[in-house]
Amino acid sequence: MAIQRTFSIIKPDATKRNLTGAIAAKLEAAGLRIIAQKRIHLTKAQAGVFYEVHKERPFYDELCEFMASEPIVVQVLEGEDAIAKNREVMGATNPAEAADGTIRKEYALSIGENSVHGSDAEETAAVEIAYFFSGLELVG
Ligand code: RTP
Ligand code: MG
Repeated sequence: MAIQRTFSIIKPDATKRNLTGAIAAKLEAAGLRIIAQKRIHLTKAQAGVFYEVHKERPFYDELCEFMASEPIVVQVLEGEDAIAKNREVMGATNPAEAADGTIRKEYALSIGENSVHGSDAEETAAVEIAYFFSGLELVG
């Protein structure tokens, strides 16, 4: 498997509880390099664009409110098989189903307030990285 880049968010429930460093440490321990990182506060409209794929889902409005409720930390992660590796260390969407040792098992509060986002495929990773970062901000 080649070196990949993926897009990651440390979500409002986690930044609010001062877990940015703890989560970044777990990503690094899994072999992912943080090649870009910044703290931002999305508007609800910006969160809505990011999660547009879910706009017909019943939780969409609540999800956008949540993502705009507090600052987030956006990251680009690089490494061997980075997309799958990141999804693995994140754990299942619902923390009740997440495996031991995963970020969501340890830190997520609920299926909605689940501490992290990670891209699910190469195409979505490319689109998501470009939404938040310019090429000059990616320092591999
Ligand atoms: P993400 O996109 O944030 O990395 O999470 P995911 O792939 O594991 O889950 P996805 O199905 O893409 O859902 C996106 C986010 O929407 C919220 N959600 N809430 N209340 C609910 O039933 C529900 N289901 C999903 C979560 O914040 C989830 O991460
Ligand atoms: Mg997803």
